[in-house]
Amino acid sequence: MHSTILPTDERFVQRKVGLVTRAQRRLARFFRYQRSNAVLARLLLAVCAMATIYRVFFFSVSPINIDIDGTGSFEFYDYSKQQSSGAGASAREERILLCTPLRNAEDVIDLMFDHLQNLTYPHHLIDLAFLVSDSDDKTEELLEKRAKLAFKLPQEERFGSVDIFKRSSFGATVGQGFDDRHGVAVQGVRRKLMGRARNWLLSAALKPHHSWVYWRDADIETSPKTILEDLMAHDRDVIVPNVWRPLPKWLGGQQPYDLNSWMESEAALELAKTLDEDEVIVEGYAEYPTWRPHLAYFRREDGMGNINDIVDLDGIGGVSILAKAKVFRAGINFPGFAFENHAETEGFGKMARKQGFSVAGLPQYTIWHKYEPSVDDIREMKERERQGLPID
Ligand SMILES: Nc1nc2c(ncn2[C@@H]2O[C@H](COP(=O)(O)OP(=O)(O)OP(=O)(O)O)[C@@H](O)[C@H]2O)c(=O)[nH]1
Ligand SMILES: [Mg+2]
Repeated sequence: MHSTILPTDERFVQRKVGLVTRAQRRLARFFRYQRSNAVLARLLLAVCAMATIYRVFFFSVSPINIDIDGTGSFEFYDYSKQQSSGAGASAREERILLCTPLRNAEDVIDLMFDHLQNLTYPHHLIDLAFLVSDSDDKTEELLEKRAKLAFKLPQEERFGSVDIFKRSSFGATVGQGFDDRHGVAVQGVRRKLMGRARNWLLSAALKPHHSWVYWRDADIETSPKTILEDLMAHDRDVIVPNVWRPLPKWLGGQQPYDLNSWMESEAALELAKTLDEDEVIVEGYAEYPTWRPHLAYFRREDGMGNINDIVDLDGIGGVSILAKAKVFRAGINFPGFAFENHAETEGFGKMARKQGFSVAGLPQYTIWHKYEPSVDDIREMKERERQGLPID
């Protein structure tokens, strides 16, 4: 069911057919006048059917609105009634677009879908949108399987809709292994590519009835099932939780993970003045001494902090972002180029702030990114095994 954004005049409600084109309607009319020529009519019918099949399988991305009566296409959306309003959003039927970009993510598809299935926000108000890019594993196949299964669940567990988009060639030249992704040299390129991928997904999936957009990476190990309501309750334009990762005991048990959520510093502003305008500052690397306060380090390690603590941020990470849809409608996006020496989600945070939106983070409210051992960790584990030391 749509929320407050609805076509206002039933007279103009369009039939979603997807298969009928103006040319096909003309052909149908033609048949009526050519009944006597049965062979020609059958031939044309066959051509018409083949064209339709070709279009469905090779071109059709989604159903399209067709005006059957020739009265013209008209839909009216009244945004004065739309809300993204913090607590009580589900009672007001506020609808969320949940976006997840995916690349070579076969190992986490089931984990990701289980988490989504556990969300407590009413599922019929959540529309899922996935973008699969540049994958040479079973990401697409497994995703489609889980999406189809999701529609066989009891009505109250079904999502409003599930859209899977496949589009490669964002020019990904960076590998998706843990060490490939984390070298400083690839960060700027990778972040710009991811920015373009996120913008593409958003522009394909955002509909007039969405009040909120929730960005969620696939590789999350644990996350509260009430996360949507919890983030909404703070009523900020853009908000992120803290992101840590679990570690094996011999590596310390846990670690701050996402360093992309931060507050701006004088040192970083001075550093930016010395950089080429296309260069992207990346946090957590000695090459970029920004001295910025990171959301990740505000967390109490014993997990006993107040989960409602909130701080203003400038840059944000992309693992889990809740934003009011109006932020995107105002033209804020994930820069696929350097914006003030930042790209993707950090550029998004900076841009949103610049346009007067509130951007915040929750230092004590934590979700856990999946632990993937680096090449060094694997080497160390082998050495520990050789010495008979525990590796968990
Ligand atoms: N569509 C698309 N998705 C991608 C691409 N690269 C990564 N992803 C997905 O985007 C999300 C975030 O990517 P990650 O590689 O985990 O990046 P991250 O969590 O920000 O950073 P690290 O985990 O620290 O590398 C995951 O769901 C990935 O599967 C890409 O080129 N295209
Ligand atoms: Mg990740």
